[in-house]
Amino acid sequence: MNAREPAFATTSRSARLRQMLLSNELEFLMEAHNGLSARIVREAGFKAIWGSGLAISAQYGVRDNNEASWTQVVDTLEFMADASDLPILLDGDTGYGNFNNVRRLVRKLEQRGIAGVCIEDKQFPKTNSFINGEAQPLADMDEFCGKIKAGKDSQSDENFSIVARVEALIAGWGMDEALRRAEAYRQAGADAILIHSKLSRPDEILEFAREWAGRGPLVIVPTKYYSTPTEVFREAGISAVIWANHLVRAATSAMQAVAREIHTNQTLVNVEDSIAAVNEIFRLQDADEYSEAEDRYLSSGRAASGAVVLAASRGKGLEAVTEDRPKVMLPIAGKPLLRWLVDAFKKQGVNDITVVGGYRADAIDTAGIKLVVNERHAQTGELASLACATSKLAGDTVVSYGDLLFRSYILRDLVESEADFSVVVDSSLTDAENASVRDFAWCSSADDRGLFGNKVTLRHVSSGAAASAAGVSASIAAQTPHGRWVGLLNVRGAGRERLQAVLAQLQTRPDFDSLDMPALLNALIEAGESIEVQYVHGHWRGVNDLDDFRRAGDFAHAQAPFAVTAGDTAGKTDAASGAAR
Ligand code: SPV
Ligand code: MG
Repeated sequence: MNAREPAFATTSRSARLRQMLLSNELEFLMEAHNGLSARIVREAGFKAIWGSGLAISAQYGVRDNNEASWTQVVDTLEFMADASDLPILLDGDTGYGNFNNVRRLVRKLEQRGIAGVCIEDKQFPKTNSFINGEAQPLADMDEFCGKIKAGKDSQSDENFSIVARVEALIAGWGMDEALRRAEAYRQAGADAILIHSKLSRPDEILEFAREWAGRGPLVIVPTKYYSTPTEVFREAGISAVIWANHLVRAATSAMQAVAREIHTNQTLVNVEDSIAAVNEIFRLQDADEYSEAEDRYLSSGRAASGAVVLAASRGKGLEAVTEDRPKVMLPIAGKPLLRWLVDAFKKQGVNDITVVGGYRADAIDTAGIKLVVNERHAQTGELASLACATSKLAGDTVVSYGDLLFRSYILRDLVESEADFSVVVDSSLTDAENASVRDFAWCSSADDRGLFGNKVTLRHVSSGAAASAAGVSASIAAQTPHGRWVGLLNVRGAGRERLQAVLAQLQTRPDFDSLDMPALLNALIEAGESIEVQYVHGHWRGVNDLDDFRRAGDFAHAQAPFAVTAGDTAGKTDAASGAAR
């Protein structure tokens, strides 16, 4: 059973269609022509779908003359059956050939969960009954009975229904012939008779129903006699009414109007409010179910990874070049700093990137990212910006400063870490002679480059927020730091919710607006979390002042394929300056 099917649909689709045909109530089938319309029919409350030959061929842009092959029709039905748990009665035209084609059709329809098929007593290839119907040749009655028998004999589900459609009234052969054929088809095993008419009044249908006198279920298609009150059909003992083509027609007029409007005025502004929202399309496609499944099946996979990039600041010391844009939009070697970062994330499969903007957020290039704005950026710090993105955190997440450039292995190693929390610390920068400089890191042990891969955890990071030093023991602060945190934090699995909880706790503090990322790392450590340290030795750059900005170009150039510059020689430290962010 399809994952989308509601729990109440315990009776098979074929049994439900059969019950509808046999019930004493007047039942209704609504046309659908693809997965989307099948979904819409179900949501409107209908109990069954008419897989209209006219509508399916029309949505392919071909004629109702068997121009679409029968396998194309069956493939379309598969999408419809997947999108809706309703029984589908296929308009199977003439059965696409002789008795043998009907046998194969029935078996294939059963395999795809289709509840029944209606076949009409015309000749293959057929033409729609409303196009010069009188000129259309009817099938030989006995041959058609053979098709019905062949179909019934080949079904393996006893509830699969075969509806025999009588075209005698359409072709002008008269009431007696219509009744004679209907009776022959009933005796051949048809589960219901569809009696079709092209008149604008229901008279011949009602006369047929009177003469038929309840010998078996009767189905009608009131496309032409649409003004007849439905109560008239009920009183005539009709079993089921097919609303045969109204969704493809509705879609056609809506598409024509919208296409005309957009073409004429060369803008979307006049149509947006009168068409389905993109989110409504996502809902009909069941996009939420996909996200849930991703959480279930991809939770440890790279594809579920995201990043939050803190990019709200103008950049102290960079005022001269950030009049009209935030720091992250400064061009470095031909592309904005943020683009270097986004490209680096995407390269590692970190695709769901949320950027928290603030100062001149309007100038941020949003291609490939989600932008959220910290409206209070002028009065708040990094954690207030991070808090703007907490609702976007899903799956594994890298939290990153927006002004970073780094060699790709740094991010690769970080996202491959199994730890719930991990950070990158540059052990080449230990010179914290300036007490105001932040982001220096004290760890459980120094970077012993000879013991590459040793497990090291973070003990403290120097913060610009005075209050956050409260919990640090004097003994740690008195020691030389082990390096500098580069501004990358990876959060995995259950770590995400624990980070959200610690952040929520910090939000209750009166000084929350002044807190920075080190304050969060320290709070995590104080809450007992273990934060794994990955040491690097250079190979990254932060952009904190004009000097950094100038040098960043050299660093970035060296990251481009086959670039050879003086700035990226092995052994040379491409590290950030020690300036405050
Ligand atoms: C269809 O919907 O394709 C039908 C019904 O066969 S009608 O077009 O009215 O003949
Ligand atoms: Mg048809």
